[in-house]
Amino acid sequence: NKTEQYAATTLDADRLAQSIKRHLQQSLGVDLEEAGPAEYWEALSLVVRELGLDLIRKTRHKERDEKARRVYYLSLEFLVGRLLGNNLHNLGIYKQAEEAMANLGVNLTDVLEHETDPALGNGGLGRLAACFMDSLATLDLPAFGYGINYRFGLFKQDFAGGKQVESPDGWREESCPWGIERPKRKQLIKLYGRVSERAGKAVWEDTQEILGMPWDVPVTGYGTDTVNTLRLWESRAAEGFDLSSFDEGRYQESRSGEIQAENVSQVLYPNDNHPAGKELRLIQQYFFVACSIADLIARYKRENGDNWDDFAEKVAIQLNDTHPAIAVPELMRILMDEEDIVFSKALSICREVFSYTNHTLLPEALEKWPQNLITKVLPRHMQIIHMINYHFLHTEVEAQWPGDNNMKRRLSIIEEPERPGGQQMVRMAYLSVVGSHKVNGVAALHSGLVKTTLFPEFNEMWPDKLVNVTNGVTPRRWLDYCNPELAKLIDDTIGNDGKVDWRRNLSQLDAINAYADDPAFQKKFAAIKHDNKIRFAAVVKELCNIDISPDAIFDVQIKRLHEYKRQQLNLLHIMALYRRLLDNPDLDVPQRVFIFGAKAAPGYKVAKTIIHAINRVAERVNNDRRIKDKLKVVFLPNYRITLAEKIIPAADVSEQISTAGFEASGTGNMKFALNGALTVGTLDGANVEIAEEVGDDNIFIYGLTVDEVAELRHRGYNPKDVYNSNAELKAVIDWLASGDLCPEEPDAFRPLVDSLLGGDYFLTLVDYQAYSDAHDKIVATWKKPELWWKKAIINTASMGKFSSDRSIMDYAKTIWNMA
Ligand code: 26Q
Repeated sequence: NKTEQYAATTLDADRLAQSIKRHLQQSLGVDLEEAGPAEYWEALSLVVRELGLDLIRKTRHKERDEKARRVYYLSLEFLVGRLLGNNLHNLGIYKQAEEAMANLGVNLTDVLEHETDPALGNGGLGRLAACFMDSLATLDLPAFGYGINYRFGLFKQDFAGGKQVESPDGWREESCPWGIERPKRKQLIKLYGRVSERAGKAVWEDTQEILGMPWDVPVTGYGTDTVNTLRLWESRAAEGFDLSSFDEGRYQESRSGEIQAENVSQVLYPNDNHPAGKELRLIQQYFFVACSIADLIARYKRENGDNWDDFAEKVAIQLNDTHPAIAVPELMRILMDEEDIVFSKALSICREVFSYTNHTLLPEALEKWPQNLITKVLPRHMQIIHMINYHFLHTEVEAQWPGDNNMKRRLSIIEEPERPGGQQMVRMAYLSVVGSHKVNGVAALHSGLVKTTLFPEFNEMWPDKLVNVTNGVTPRRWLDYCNPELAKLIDDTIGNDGKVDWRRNLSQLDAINAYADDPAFQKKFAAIKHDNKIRFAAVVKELCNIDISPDAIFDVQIKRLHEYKRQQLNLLHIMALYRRLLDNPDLDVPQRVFIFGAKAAPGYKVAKTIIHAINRVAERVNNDRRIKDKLKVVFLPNYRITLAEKIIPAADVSEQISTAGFEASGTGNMKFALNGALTVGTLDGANVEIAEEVGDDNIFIYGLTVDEVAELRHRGYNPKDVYNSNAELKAVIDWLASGDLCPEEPDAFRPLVDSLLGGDYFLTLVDYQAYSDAHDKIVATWKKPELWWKKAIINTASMGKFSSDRSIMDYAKTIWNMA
């Protein structure tokens, strides 16, 4: 019963202060007098860790007694963000901690700012995994997250002359009190070597070994004693590694050409929606998968004994994209080679256990690995992939399309080279589909396209396999924690007593719809937004030294930099607005601030060019007295979760402007609407469902639809035609190309201009005019405050569907068979 007090809430400020002092002195060896916010941060984190570990233990015992089915979420990324404030919130002791700190003479908010933000993910996919962990614990579902404890998270970003400069994110160099090592649960895994046959059995030998050390992070739920585990693996050299050569003094040389075990968990690959194809990345994938599968099997055996009959009943494994797809042949290997289970039985166990989430339709983002590379690194797994493929093609595809060799070639897990001399590639998505019982897309539109364009044949073979689970976000971090004033207004308006509990039942926000027209409520809602904007303006001043007015429209685009997300469209429009103001400085328009935050993959040339161009335009616009502060452009460096928490509550307009059909879902869009920003967006990803929930009047939809995109491509499209027929658009592109914005390097923006005029694959120019018109509507609406705030309130009130609690319940019911 969730309305009961849970354990942590009985902690009062005095007892908390005692624990903080104890940790300061006894764990950190710091005197009270020398302690500053950083020391207090560490001490309070240790207090919370202690609480978390105690509750983890209790959660584990409860689950063991109940012999529950567990879900294991396998992901190369968990973009958790700062943990202390969120954990205090979830445990229900935020107020008490505030009081305890005040009694010690420190301000909790200052203390929280001392936490380094763990950046163990690239963007949406990693943040989704973090929201899901929060919801799993909140819903009391038995769950583990498995991933990698990278020594270096996503690179830090700086700007030099407007260009992105990367530096390593050695986040653990600051102390990191969250994780706790569990040497008892370490794993030894194999790589390379070869496969021999002995007594009719495959033996994988002459391998290299690396050790996986688990590092457990407690994941608290909101308003519950359930605390789950995020288990992150760190690679180490196996003890006794190559001792013979060590004795002979050949230690160094014997290791040359071999993998350095420690390298495996060193660094997160910074590619978002574009695979890297590097051997070390494949090893990372296998390393954490092998550790995790061995770990969960050991747990199963501890709880259920050596009998495999119940395995599929007790274990559900979710593959977060294809990155952990090697888990399928790994479990097959263990079942067949170590547990003597026959192939067909092993495959049906896998299919009951695994399910796979697809996060992208971008052809270049679909993972494929050269067969030769897999054969070298994981020879036994390559054999097993061939066995799975053989069975799939010659039994299952043959039954569906008898004698159709063309279909077999199309559906094969192994892609044959197009040209002689090319290499065979392993299609990880096909392996994942064949090895799973359910495959889901992440928004209704996306899941439809997964069925019709990505995997139409699979959908025909297995009509119930492909399903939708629309993404969601945790309202604890993305409303309650990041926007406390709005949370309080909601409490004061609809109540916060056992019956109403929107933090755990976000649909109850619907009751706010009744106040959308209420002038008093509008006034409070607008005042909160204004406060958030004042606070955020101070952040901008500190980070960028730019003055922005809280009375301006704050128009925000924060997400990874990618051509399909079309930051360049936003840029072209800003350039046009600036020119309109130069033509007519007395134009009757509201002040506007365009805010960007985005990291580009270090190897992605056009993306980096777009960053450079935005920064150069910003510099020009922000320093031009003639336009009288009517337009400002801010590009915040080093965008990350911590910044998102400050930007989103301050946003008026949310830019969700991807080319239709390219953004699988988007989750930032949900966070903005939840915090009362109005969306300008295409009918793409979850925007479609957001529009359904808020109603067409309360969102600014523009641009080509998926069908129109397909039709245009079919007809043939020449960006030059649009360029030549739209004078404003032509003028800004010419300006970009002219070198005027970057005189010391006049060709700096060539890659962007070439991408636009030479093909414009993402249809930026086609959508330009509609986008500009949508912005005119935004301005017209802003000029009618009662209308604006009505729409904003309806947005907040209508976001119930987009809680990650709902997403997780969907997974639990339709995929994991758990609820
Ligand atoms: C793969 C292989 C090698 C190296 C890197 C990668 C790699 C890494 C990250 C490939 C893709 C990603 C990230 C993808 C991602 O974030 N996708 C986003 O997922 C969100 C959650 O479902 C969606 O909301 C976004 O629409 C989608 O772009």
